[in-house]
Amino acid sequence: MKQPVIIDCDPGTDDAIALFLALNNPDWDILGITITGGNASLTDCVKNTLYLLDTTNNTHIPVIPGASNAIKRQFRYGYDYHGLNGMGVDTEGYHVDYQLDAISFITSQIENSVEPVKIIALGPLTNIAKTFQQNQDLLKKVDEIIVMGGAFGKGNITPHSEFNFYNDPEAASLVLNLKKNITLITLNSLENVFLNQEQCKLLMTESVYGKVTELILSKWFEFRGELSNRGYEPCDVIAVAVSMIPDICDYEQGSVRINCSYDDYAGASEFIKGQGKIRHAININTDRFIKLIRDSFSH
Ligand SMILES: [Ca+2]
Repeated sequence: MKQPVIIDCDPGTDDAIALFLALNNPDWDILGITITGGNASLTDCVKNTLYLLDTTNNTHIPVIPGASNAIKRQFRYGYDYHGLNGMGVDTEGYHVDYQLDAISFITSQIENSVEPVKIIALGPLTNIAKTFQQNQDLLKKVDEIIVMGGAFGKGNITPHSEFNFYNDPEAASLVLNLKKNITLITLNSLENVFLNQEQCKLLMTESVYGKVTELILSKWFEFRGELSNRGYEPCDVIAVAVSMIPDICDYEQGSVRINCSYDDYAGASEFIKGQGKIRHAININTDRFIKLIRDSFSH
């Protein structure tokens, strides 16, 4: 039986490649893709996802809009990093069905699933936090939660905070304190995984997934100009890779404390090693990561 998976995300250039990797995993049954605002407005993130599924012939997978703002705050978008519409592509002609609701969807899918569901969260954690805040019993039927977010002693949206946790620190704090094992991919996990343009070209295979990846990454390097010299940081893609191949990295066990202030420290995180339910991914094997994507995008 395939592993049922729900992906919650905010595409986003790296969400896009992460979704492609997940869609190519023959062992997973993607029940649906729930959307939060973050990298772009909720509407843009939904349209970007519809574009990704349409261009790769995956329109049978449901896309469900969720949070347009954080639990207590407004999202700060990432258009200046990701480009046009938050992913660099034209999404004219795609329409959002606001009748659907991410929290109801996640709840009913978990309740109705025979097998425990794996949840992969690649954006602000608003949808996931609200779902389990309302119904903690659901956790019994969750296989694992994989979260991309947070940074220890560094940041990308401020010097102290990572984008997803900054955008909804209350949600991040709630999810990371759930009574559930969580695999966490932070900016620290990605220290050695800045892909230069040559490495990015390795992801651009001849398959439809490789072609759309080529379009998105080419536009990103063009849009960022000199700012792209440091390389492309495939945050969300690493999260999916780690959940597919757990031994692609090492781990440290502990708990995480998250700052919920209203300044540049919002979302700033501290890792407390030792007892705790958080398994923090470190030392990613970049060569295996690139090979995984190339193999996945080979047909
Ligand atoms: Ca994301």
